[in-house]
Amino acid sequence: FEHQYLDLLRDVWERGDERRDRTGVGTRSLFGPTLRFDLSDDRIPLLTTKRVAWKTAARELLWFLSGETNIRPLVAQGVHIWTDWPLDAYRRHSGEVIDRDAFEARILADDVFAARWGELGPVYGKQWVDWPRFEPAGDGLYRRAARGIDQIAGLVEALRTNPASRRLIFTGWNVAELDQMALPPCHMTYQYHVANGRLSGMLWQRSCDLGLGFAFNAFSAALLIRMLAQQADLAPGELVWSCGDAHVYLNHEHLVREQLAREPRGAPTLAIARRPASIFDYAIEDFTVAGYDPHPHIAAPVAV
Ligand code: THF
Repeated sequence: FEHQYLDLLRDVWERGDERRDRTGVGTRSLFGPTLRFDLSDDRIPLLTTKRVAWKTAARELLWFLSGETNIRPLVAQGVHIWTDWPLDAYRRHSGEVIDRDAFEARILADDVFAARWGELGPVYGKQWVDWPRFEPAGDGLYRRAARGIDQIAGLVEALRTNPASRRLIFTGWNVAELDQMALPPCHMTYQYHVANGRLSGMLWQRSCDLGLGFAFNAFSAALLIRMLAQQADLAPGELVWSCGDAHVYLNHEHLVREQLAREPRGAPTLAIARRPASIFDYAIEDFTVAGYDPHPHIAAPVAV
């Protein structure tokens, strides 16, 4: 799997179409790659050619499942990967010169500030577990229902009762609300497939930052398959990762060169310590990774 990733990284760097992107940083990009990873024997897709903060990715996944769209609970756990977008919005609005640490300290200390400036809009968490739904209000009128649609609960129920279904899908791509989101979903649509008691999952990602996001997105999609499989009494099958625009940022050249010069090592595994009552009851302490002996971390800037 890691060789598939490294081949893609090389391909995009050497043959990708160079363009100016939304962020102004510039990327090289190829369209439509697919990678596959076998999840049997507790194996988990965790890159070894650089150290990946897998607990951060797991905390982000649990945050999505909680329905949260404010960065505050992430910041409270020392997770900084979503701070740059609210920080950028705040800087542009206030004109204040404020660094990330000071901004995060204010998010933690001030409820009103956090509610106003920590919010990302109706991103992943909201759409996954509370997709807005409308109900008739008489006279041909409709009102927004108090509770939206919980796509995740529906998926677990369907995996248990109708595993042969071709509709085992959830998505964050709520077209009507894209303009309210700090960032439209990158890992947007997840589909599942049950065969021979094994649960496989496909992630369709419209856009992937191969240098930074990929490691998080692939690990997270695999972890979610493991959790769903446990909840539906299935064994893990395969992760199929498919991407639209797969790109490398031009300021990640050092990361590409360094990672391609390294040899993958080992086969990390993931264990889940207990079987929580529902898909919403997992905690970070439930996950342990073994056999992870990666090459050192490679820092790279995130394009906002
Ligand atoms: N925007 C861009 N440009 N790249 C992305 O990967 C990305 N995401 C999410 C939304 N927009 C994106 C945010 N997820 C890191 C990791 C994931 C992110 C954003 C940033 C990051 O900086 N990782 C560093 C440090 C990790 C740490 O804090 O420990 C790393 O080296 O991995 C993709 O979903």
